[in-house]
Amino acid sequence: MPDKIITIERHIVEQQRAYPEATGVLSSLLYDVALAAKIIARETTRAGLVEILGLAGKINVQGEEQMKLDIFANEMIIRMNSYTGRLAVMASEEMENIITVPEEYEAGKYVAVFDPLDGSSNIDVNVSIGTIIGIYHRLSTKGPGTLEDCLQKGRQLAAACYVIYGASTMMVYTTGNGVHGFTLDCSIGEFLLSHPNIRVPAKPKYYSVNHGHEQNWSPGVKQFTRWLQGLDQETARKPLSSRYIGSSVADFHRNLLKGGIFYYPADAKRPQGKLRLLYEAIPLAFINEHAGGYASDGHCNILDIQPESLHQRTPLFVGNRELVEQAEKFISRYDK
Ligand code: P6P
Repeated sequence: MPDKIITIERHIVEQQRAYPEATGVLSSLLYDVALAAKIIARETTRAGLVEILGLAGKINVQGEEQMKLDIFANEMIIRMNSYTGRLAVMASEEMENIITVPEEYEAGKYVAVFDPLDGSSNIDVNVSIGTIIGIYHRLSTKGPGTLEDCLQKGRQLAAACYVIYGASTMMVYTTGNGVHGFTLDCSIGEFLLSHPNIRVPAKPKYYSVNHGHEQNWSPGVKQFTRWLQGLDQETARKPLSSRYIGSSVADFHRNLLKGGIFYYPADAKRPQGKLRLLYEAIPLAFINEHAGGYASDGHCNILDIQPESLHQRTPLFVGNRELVEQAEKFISRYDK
């Protein structure tokens, strides 16, 4: 007998039952995210056709100028959440400053920080890309949300999710009660539960890093990478396979399901690393930790870092706890 068919909407409602005090606002917010994801998925699958179909630079059916996909994704998430009364404020990778809810609409009790379409430079080579979203409770008590509402530690997250637009479109989310994956069935327009209770496998398979930056790495990161490759003289370990896509959601997603580590370390050219703390590293770290993994900046838990500005960068090591803690040990030992 096949497994039960559970849509993401039904799953979100069932998850809500675990929180008797829940009012349903977070559930509705997650449903809105799923809806935005379906619309973004539709556009990403057509992206390769923009030139062929002459869509670029034309007026589309909504009477809007055809726009770059990441701008489209950003607009979609903002429009989907501006008037619902669920959010007080948003912060986006695409926008310099916070996005407060228009005055004519009620400001809600949640905050959304997001990267609307990470890795969008990979679209024209048909590589998987992703949306990353973190959802916090607002700290301010009334009126439009504030910058401080957005700059919260990852440990304060109420929920986090990502969408990966690849061979299939998947949405993975957690409200702190397990990590659950849903695959979009385009024929019925529904995200169906395909990966319940995701756990990072105990036995890691892959490591993911861009070796093109190796010459700029610190001695600790170089030594850690040799350890992963089974080349460390002191601790002969079975080498992991190298897999690197260059799209953080895709690299993260593979290691979440198969076990391993994705890291984008600081280096001589990028002393703070490349990835953004607030809307890339923190939501992925939250999901990863609730799946049994660990995420660090090389020294401490990503979820314990106090964000100081919206677009600040951070080094990121995320995946199996054993591997991430080993990275911290090599950095501590060799990068005095
Ligand atoms: P590099 C994509 O541009 C991105 O922001 C992340 O999705 C990805 O992990 C990283 O940059 C790849 O950077 O330097 O390896 O090309």
